[in-house]
Amino acid sequence: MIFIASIAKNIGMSDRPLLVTCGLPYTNGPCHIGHLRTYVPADFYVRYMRRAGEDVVFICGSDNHGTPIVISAEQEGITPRELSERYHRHFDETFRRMHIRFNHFGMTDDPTNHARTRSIVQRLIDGGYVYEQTVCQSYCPACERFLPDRYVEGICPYCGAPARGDECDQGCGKHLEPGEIKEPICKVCGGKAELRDQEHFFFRLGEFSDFLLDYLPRLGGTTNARNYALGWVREGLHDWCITRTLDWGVKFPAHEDLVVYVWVDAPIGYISFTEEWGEKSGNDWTQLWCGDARITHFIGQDIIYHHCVFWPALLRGAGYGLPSDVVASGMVKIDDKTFSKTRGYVVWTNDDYLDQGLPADYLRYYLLAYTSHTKELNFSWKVFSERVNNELVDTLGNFMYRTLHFTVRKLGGIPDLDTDPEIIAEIEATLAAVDTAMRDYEFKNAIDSMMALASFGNSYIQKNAPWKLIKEDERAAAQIIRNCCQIVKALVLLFEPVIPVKGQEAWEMLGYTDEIGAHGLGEALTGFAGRDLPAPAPLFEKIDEDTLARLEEILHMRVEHATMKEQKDETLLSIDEFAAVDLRVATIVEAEKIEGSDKLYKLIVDLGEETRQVVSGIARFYTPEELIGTDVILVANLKPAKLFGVESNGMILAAGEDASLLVPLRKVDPGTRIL
Ligand code: B3M
Ligand code: ZN
Repeated sequence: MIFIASIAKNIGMSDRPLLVTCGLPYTNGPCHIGHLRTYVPADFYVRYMRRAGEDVVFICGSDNHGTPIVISAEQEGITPRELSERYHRHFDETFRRMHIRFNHFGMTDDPTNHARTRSIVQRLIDGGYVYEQTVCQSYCPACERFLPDRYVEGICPYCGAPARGDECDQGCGKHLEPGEIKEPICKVCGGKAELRDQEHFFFRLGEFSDFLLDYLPRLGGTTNARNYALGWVREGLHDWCITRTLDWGVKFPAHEDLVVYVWVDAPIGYISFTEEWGEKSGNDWTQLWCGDARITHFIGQDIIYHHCVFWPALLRGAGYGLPSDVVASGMVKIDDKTFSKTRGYVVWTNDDYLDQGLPADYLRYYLLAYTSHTKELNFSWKVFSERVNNELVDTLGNFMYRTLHFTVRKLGGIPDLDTDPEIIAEIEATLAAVDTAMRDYEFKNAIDSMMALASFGNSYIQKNAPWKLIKEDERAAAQIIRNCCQIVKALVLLFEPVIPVKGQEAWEMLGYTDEIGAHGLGEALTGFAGRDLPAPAPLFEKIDEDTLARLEEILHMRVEHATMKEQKDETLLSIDEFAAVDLRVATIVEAEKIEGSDKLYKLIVDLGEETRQVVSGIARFYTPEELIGTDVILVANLKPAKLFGVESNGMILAAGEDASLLVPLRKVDPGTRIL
């Protein structure tokens, strides 16, 4: 109990209730490891905070609206609602299998969210934050329909990369407004789209700049979220078009031909699902959204803009409480390759892991312990098995088993003694370190501190060798074991939020018959349920070589299949087609950074007969001095393009992630053709 008092005093345990949410998965594809990178840490955090005595409500649900879901449903010949229900159930079940336990898991297409969204939009209209304007929208004359968001693909007007209707997903990452995309192509029929006028409604996001500049520096959570968002606000905000011409979605008030943009009703889902939870559990949801509660959003790093710019402005405009923390997880790579479902660099939660008979706890542990929450996580089955085997099995499991085995076999139960003060101090120090790390969202550090206590336990039992001591001094051996049992109890309480299934099993090995969830961290320092313990068993099993090989093989096959599919889709080039590419040796004569971009250089290159201006994305890898005078290879007959407003007449060839430039081995004249 001393500990609880000291946490409350030192670490600022709050009596304000805490609402934690997770980004809502779209209902058009199954759960993969990228999803888990957000949900597992959120679940860990929630379980920990509850164990630390906080009052936490944990809310999530599925995101059912938006064009990708309509397109997928059309392709399957079912309704978007049917598709959504199928994937909604899938996510709900998968999260349960992973022991990610929400208080409520709703659907954005359910009536509560329709009603809440319409009421919020109406408040924004009444508050003067919405205006109507004619916009040029992509329209497909062949399909005779407007092409919102993902229905259209083309070129990003900001950076020139291939983009989707609402997002430059392969280039600068900017949000695109309807009609902004260049060279639009209809996703349904592949035909050229044209621009047509249409009436739409806009949210005055620009008016919230001052509010956001004041709010964001005080926003808690991870620094990536805060800093990206502040950068965007400082660059200047554009008003947001919040309506779309679609049937599927929440109808815009008084304009039944329009629905609201999915990024309006999706975050409002956080409120609606809290409402549904309140209804179901007899709690007052307004305390969480309209009172002094803390609201913490766990999201992926790619949706910071929506959560830290658009969402707080919307809440502010509609008079709701604001998020106090946004926790953004880094992305996932697979075996050092960019995560890609189409290229097979993906790990499916059910097919590739749980259905292989592997425990949810192992994957939870690996995802949490591997790297800091905001860093990129490079997933590898080999590292996964090493971490499980060395840490969970050899360090944590080993210490617990040695202790409990000795306790039962040699002493017949937990010695009825007081734990030594230096052991209590060691546990207290761990509790404090873990608490600080958890409140800073440094999940890896928290687990490192826990594992350090297990290592301490191993060294302690090794050094004191109770198996020898017992022959000379049984009381002294019993004291050592009592101390070890105390450490085991602390470890079980600390690790349960990471590995809930094993945590409960271990709890029962300590002689408890109830749910560990009912016990607080303060009990890490107190006694036991009784002296008697059941016969202990090793808690963890190693991942053997065969299992590792099988997991690696599954991933390998995914990549193989994807590559074969891609090759089938591609036609081979004839020599004439290749010869149509005009490759030339060019000497770089000038290089300067393009203002506003940290990736792009404006280069002037010498082609012998002429000089050319070329924009090249190599600025992060070379200084201008390194480039000037270098001979490179230029694709000289590309259509001119504008990048960041600067004209580019050709492309310089480079290889690999660090843009290693292709150069001629021997000196040739600038302009020499390559064939
Ligand atoms: N449905 C999924 C994503 O972009 C999107 C999240 C909504 S959270 C309100 O990651
Ligand atoms: Zn772009």
